[in-house]
Amino acid sequence: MNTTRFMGISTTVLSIALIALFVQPSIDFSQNVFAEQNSMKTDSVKLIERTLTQDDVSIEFTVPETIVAGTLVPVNAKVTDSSRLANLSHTDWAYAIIGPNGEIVHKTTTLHGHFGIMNFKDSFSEAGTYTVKYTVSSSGPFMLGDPVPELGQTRAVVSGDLLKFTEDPINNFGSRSFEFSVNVVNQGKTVTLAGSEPDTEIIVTLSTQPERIVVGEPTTLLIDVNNAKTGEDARHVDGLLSISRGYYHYPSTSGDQPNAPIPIPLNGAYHGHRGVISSTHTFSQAGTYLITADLNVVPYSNPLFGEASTRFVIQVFGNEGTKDVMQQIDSVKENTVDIVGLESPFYVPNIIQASIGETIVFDNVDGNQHTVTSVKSGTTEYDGKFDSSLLQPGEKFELTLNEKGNYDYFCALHTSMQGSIIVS
Ligand SMILES: [Cu+2]
Repeated sequence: MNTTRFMGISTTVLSIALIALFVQPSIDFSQNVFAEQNSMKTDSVKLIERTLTQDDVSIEFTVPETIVAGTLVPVNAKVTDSSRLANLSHTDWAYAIIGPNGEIVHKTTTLHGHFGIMNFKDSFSEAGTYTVKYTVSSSGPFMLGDPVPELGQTRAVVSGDLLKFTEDPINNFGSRSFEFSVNVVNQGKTVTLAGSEPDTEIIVTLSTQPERIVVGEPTTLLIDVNNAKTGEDARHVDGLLSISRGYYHYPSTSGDQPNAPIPIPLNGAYHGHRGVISSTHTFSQAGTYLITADLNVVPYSNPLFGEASTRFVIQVFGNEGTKDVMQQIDSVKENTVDIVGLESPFYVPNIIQASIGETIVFDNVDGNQHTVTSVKSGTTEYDGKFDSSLLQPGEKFELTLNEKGNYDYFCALHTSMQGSIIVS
């Protein structure tokens, strides 16, 4: 048995890490973080809040009441000590989004949260029921076998002053997981719009052929415009379709203006004699796209609704189908364990087999520090057999074991992270 590094190094690294934890930049905290959170609830998007509690540790989970597939939405959470009604500062956390078919569609790296705030933005690609799973872990009195100063430990912020941590009780609760389910809907593809002419109203419907849009396959977008009052086609509509993805903007390559840097109305715009405007595109990248339809009529149109604009969100899927993230991780290199962080299975593969004298590489693919530290079987007690000391993101640890047997190990920072090695 030998290890590539020793405990001595870890103490130094740990001290630096802990100093970094509570040396706050000299910024003005008078703009209360909690006030900012509350103000979000006055946004036009209606939010729903749900709370789950386990042994006085609570997560308040907030998402928009209606989540449209493919749109970026706030996914906010706050971890609190429910017995004190206080935010828990200095917690490590991670979350995973599990899709309607049970596959992991997104997993965060391990993150560190101050004041209990764990705010994120995410998008859910398809309609269905998703599960958002949080794992929260406290920083206890010991880390890597060394005592942790009180200021570095997880604490309930009861003092009301974000900088007076010394008055706040430490709160070592270990690790907790919480699951929330979220319903995601497809955007309605029909909207009713008022025209710019008085007392006019049109119904605009987007449909696509095929319905599920896939990278590399030609897709026809159809915009159907009807008079909302009579249900008849709005005849002779000029339409300008713009497709944008992320921050990039692609004008429609319409008519005689194929290279126009910006869309030019009327000349070269699509014209729908019977109120239907179609345009065929091949999308080269998966993702969420915004279709903007600027509609206007020429003087002999019927009805004369003037002008109206609307936007639709469409989702373009990759052509390999939906991949299972964990399967992808499973299929990696031999003799290598990926350290994936706070979310189960923590170390992938979680149980690895090796021969005597064979080297196993632990690769920290997470964004946070972790360790590979041997423990007495079934405990979180260091048994002195091996210890990686702190592994920075991207850092590797090589381990060679020269005796048959089962070896259990854990992460000395996040004790719920555990794995095993079987040497035969
Ligand atoms: Cu860890």
